[in-house]
Amino acid sequence: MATTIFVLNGPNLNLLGTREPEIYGRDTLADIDARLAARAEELGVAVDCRQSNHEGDLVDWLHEARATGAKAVLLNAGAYTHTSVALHDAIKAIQLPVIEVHLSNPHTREEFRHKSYIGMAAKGTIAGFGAKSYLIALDAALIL
Ligand code: CA2
Repeated sequence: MATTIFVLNGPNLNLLGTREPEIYGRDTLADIDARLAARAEELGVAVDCRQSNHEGDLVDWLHEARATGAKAVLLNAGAYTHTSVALHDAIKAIQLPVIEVHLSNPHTREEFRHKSYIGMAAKGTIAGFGAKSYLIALDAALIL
């Protein structure tokens, strides 16, 4: 069975490429997913890319990653990064490497973005490289 990496995106990331390009870039989430799929193919692995605006979907998908034997999860939880104890607990519960991903660098932005419930449970964080953050995180997942 192919090695699978789950790529989970949280609220509003479906709007990527349509607003605030100065912060988040001009790529759409579909562009990012396509680039990840191409890189994964080169590396001989599979990516399963999903997005939801609902916190519970992200919790369920973290559980599913564990249940289906995924190797790792790349997680951009969007604004839930800064609020979600439920996602923090799910990351701890699944005992899989979860790599926190951000397009922007939250530490250079508003104070309320400086705290990450995801980062406190994740294996590591890649932030601030725009769409490339996801590709760097995919490479990182495969050296684990
Ligand atoms: O930099 C990131 O990847 C973030 O996770 C993006 C979140 C933000 O709340 C985090 O602090 C950092 C916001 C995602 C919203 O995406 C939009 C895309 C296009 C237009 C408006 C919002």
